[in-house]
Amino acid sequence: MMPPMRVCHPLEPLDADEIRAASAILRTAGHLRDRVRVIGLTLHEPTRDDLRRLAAGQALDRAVFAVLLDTSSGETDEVVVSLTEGRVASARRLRDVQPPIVYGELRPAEEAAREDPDWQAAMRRRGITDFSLCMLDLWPAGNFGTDKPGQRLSRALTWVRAHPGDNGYAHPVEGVVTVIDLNAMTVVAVEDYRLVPVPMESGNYTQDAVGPLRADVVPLEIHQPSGPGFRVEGHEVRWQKWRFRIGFSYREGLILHTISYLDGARERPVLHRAALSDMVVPYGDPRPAYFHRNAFDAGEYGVGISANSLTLGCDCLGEIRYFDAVVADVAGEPETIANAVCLHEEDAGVLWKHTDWRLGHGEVRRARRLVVSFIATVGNYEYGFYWSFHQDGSLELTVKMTGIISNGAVDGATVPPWGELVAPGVYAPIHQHFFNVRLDPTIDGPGNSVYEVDTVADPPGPENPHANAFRTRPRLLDRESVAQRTVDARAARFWRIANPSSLNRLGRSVSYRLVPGENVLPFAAPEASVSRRAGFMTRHLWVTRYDPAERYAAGEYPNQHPGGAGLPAYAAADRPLEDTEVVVWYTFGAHHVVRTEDWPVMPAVSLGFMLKPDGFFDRSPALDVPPSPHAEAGPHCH
Ligand SMILES: [Cu+2]
Repeated sequence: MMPPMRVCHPLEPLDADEIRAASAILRTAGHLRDRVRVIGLTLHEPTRDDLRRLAAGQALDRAVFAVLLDTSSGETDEVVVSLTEGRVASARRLRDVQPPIVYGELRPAEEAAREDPDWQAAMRRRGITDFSLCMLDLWPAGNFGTDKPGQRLSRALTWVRAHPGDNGYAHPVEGVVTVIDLNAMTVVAVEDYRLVPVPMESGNYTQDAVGPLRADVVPLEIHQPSGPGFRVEGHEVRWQKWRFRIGFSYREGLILHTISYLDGARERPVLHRAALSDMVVPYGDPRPAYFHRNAFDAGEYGVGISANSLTLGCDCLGEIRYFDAVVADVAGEPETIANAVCLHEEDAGVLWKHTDWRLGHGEVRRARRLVVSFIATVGNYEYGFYWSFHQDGSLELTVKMTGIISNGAVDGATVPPWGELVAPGVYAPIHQHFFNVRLDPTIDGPGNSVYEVDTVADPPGPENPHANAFRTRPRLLDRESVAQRTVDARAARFWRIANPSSLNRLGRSVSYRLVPGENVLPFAAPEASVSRRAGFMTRHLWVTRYDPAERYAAGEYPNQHPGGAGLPAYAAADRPLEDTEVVVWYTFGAHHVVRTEDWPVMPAVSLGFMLKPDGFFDRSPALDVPPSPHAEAGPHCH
């Protein structure tokens, strides 16, 4: 008898059995063979059309999207495996791409370099003889037109620990770039540009290393005596009026699917999908060993595969529900990242308040938010991604940056103009972090339009005798060539994603407002390699027509890509955008002029953006939040 088919929603992430089954099918079909490395196995996600078919009662195929690298030919296979039918559904071979560098390549490449005589000679020149203490970080090679096409390369940088267990990032080995062929796992070249003593001051930050800890931190405990306020079924989450699904991929990390809000008896769609689509960190030092530092941490490495296993009471506090993430290793075996995603509620301060001083009566409500998060470690840096669901219908993404800043060594007191000194001999170049988030809006349904809303001052004149007048000026972004916008503080600019066929009680189209947070534009010149390769960072807002094949801001394979892929290529079609299925891509950047206080481990810096209902509800949706139970008894809450 056949075992009963597991009944699961088509958006549930792949589990370990499904990864094993996909690998077995790939092996039988001859795709997964000797010298073929699995780069990633992810859910072949149902499209918007597929989900409509599902809603109409049709069953969907369960499928896996496989990216395989043949290390002997350097070719990449994209294979769709149908788990439902137990066969390969489609396959195509790509000759000119480099898929992301994966976890399983890190150690073999590091070992290859450690055993290379040229690399060893470069270390000896700096007085380093115990190579076991060296750490080689596989920085992506970039594309500067100098590499042999088709070679899968990394430009690795070296740091050295003073002893096992030491923070090696405090001791940068300056001026050495080790070029490694990641298919052959051999060193192609060891470039040695400048001899600078290795800074040896300790940068350790463990509790025993930092000396006396402050003694006045008292216990603070978060209790929810009747348990958490959310309900979880599989990967579907319901919390108060919000409902959504949690997904995960090795590349994007956390994915949110089918976000909706229960408004009275109406379940109203807000987003079909939301996830980080890519990111890039361009550095500002033009010298060899620095200019190639342009990591695309999602597209070149994967922030999902770099996710931490989170720890209760440390990463998250309170009544936590964790989700494991299952990814594939280079052999196609499942690897479980335990507790990769954290779900919990937080107190969020005052939600709303008003005191009528004449009546001597005040009403106040405390806010609660539901936070879904994960933290990725990519080399020296940590990125935490926190999606918050608010009681006023708002959605928020906060990115927290922490970890250890990328650095190098300088000799004497002369500090290069492209960075700052953070410790004796330790230099940290200026850089920026750009994140791009792909949002697939479904504001009350699929037909959406995006407006840019500027605020403008009226000219003084007979209609404006006191010269105080200002008003908003909305403008429809009706084509892809127009929908490439930047933040403008002078115009107090924001964007509205509206549904023209759904009107609120005042007759206006319902919408969500994209409210930018801190942002910046790139300083790399347009002719820089990184500007071509990360075209997405040159605009803060891009709107494109929905196409399930257009997934990532820097294109499907940014690793070693010469440029032009992703958003600039997608938008080149100049498709019309009004009242249709659109995708909103928001880029936000952090500008990092390094501080001494960022050393040796950087206190977290936050940035992000909000999606706020704008005429979506007929009035504040937060009125029905009950007063806090402590309120009645407290002497200060009337
Ligand atoms: Cu930074």
